[in-house]
Amino acid sequence: MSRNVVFAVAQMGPVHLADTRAQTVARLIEMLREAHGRGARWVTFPELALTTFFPRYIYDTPEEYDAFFEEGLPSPAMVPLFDEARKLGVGFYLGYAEKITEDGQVRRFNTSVLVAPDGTILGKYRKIHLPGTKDPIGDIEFEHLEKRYFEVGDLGFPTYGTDDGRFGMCICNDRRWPETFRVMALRGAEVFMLGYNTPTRNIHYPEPAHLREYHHRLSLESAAYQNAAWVMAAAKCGSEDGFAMIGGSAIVSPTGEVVARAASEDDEVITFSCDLDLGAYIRRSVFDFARHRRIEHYGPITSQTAIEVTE
Ligand code: ING
Repeated sequence: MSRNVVFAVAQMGPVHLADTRAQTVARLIEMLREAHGRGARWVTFPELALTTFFPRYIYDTPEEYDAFFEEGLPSPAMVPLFDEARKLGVGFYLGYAEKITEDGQVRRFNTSVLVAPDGTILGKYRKIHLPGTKDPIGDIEFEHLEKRYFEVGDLGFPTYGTDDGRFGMCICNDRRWPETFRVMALRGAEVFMLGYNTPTRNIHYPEPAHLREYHHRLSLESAAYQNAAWVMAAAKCGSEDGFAMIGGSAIVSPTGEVVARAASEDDEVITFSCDLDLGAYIRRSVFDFARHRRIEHYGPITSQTAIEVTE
């Protein structure tokens, strides 16, 4: 049996500090329309899709960095995108910087939202694996200060039932941690949606430039195969005010194969007609979790954070 659904990944080129929310949302709407024109029912947009990747800069006060955050869902800037998506009947994943006041306390997260084709907000995900540092490391070019501006996500790794199947979300660095996808697969996810902003140079350890793209692709392909799920990965990329980020947006099959890939570092829509039953044979055989997993031996995965050598 096949359950074919057309998915789109909407890669964004650079968003510069001087770009307005309205200009950026207009780009998202244009790609939404192109995806719809190609028959897509779902579109995955990047991480922090409404602004430049501001954690590369050093800010000391909320007055300085709150300009990058959205309040309310949809926030005022998001409304035109939500309206157009509902009008066209297209669901989407959108990454954004979330500011919310809960119990009188202001909280800030690197967040993604999943919206159904009828405009229903199915749920949010708040980034759990925050890379980089809280304080500047003094790199001559840029920083990676997500731990400075965002709290660790507090929503876990939920999955969402939709008319087309069960989806899970994560964000950027989450894709490098296999636990991310295994938890969502154990909760029935058939499709993983994620956005990313990945600098071409790693400021934390020197490595050849080609490894940025390789590790990105390796993370997606292994996640897809080892969890028998489709992966939708949307980059925001290119040179944002001179700071380069990798492209490589892709749609990956449950077999681990890249079936569609962006060719540019600009706004680019890729689509594929995904058979959501394709992963079923893998989940009934090599990755039949019920038959093959041995959780009695996996204790350290949740009882330890760091490496511990006891013998
Ligand atoms: N970006 C990068 C990513 O995980 C990074 C951060 C780069 C971590 C290189 C480790 C090595 O793709 C975000 N936004 O997480």
